[in-house]
Amino acid sequence: KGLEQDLRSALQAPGQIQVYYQPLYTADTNRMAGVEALARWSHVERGWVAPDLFVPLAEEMGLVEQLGELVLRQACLDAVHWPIETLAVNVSALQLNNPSFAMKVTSILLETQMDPRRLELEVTESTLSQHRTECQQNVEALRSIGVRFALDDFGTGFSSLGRLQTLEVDRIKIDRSFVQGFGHSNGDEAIVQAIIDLARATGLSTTAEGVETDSQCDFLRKLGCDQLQGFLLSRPVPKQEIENLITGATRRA
Ligand code: G
Ligand code: G
Ligand code: MN
Ligand code: NA
Repeated sequence: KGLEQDLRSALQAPGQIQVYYQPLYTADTNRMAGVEALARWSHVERGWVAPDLFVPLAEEMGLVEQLGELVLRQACLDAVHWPIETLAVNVSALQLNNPSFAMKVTSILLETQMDPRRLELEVTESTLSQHRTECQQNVEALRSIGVRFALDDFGTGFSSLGRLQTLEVDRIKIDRSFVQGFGHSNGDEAIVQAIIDLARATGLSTTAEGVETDSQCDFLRKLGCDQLQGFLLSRPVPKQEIENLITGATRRA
C-alpha cells in the first residue's frame, strides 16, 4: 500500500523517477550506435526501487502510461542533441494496446524535436503475439513515420522463430540468459548462432544483451552479431555520465 502511494506521488514529483542510459555498441567497430533508456526510481526512504518491481506495479495501478510518457519525454529531451543514431525505449504491452499510444508518441516526438527515425521502441514477443488490432495499428502508424521496433528478451517468449517474418520488427535483442550460458555446454552458443543466422536471413539486425566477459564479446563478434550491450561495455549510467562517454567516444574517433 505504502509503495503504491509513493509511486503515485513519485510520478508527479520531478526527479524521483529518473532515466539512466546504457550504451549499445556496434560489434565490428566498437562505436556507440545508441543508448537504451532505463527507468530508475530513487525513493526518499527506501533508496533505489528496482524497475522489475515498480514497472509491474505501475501496470497494475493503471499508471504505466504515465510512467512510459515520463521516460519517453525525458529520454527524447536528453538525447535529441546527442550525436548517436538510436534512442531505444522500453514499452509495455499495456501501452501498445492503448489506441492513443501512437498519437501520444508522435506528439512527444514533435514536442521534443526528436527525429522519429532515431527512436527504437523495445517490445517483448508476448506483446506482439497478442494480435490485438490496437497494437497492430499503433505499430503501423509509428512505423509509417519511421519509428523502429526491437523485440526485447528474444528467445524467452513462446512464439516460434518462424513468426519473425510476420512480426513487424527491425531488430531482435538476444536475451542475456543465452549469452551468459556460453561455455556451459548447454547449447547456448548454437542457439545464439541460429538466432543470428535467422535474423540475417530475414533482414533483421541483432543485439546481444548481458555481455559481461571478453570471451562472450569475442564469440558474439565471430558469430556476426551487430550490436553488443552489457556490463562489460558499460552499466546503465545517468545523463551526465552518458554525455561524458559520448563526448569521449566522439573525441577518440
Ligand atoms: O534496468 P533493469 O535491468 O533493472 O530493468 C529491469 C526490467 O525493467 C527490464 O525488463 C526493463 O526492460 C524494464 N524497464 C526498465 N525501464 C523501463 C521503462 O521505462 N519502461 C518499461 N516498460 N520497462 C522498463
Ligand atoms: O528487459 P531489458 O532487456 O530491457 O532489461 C534491461 C536491463 O538489463 C537493464 O536494466 C540492465 O540493468 C540489465 N543489464 C544490462 N546489461 C547487463 C549485463 O551485462 N548483465 C546483467 N545481468 N544485466 C544487465
Ligand atoms: Mn530492453
Ligand atoms: Na532484455
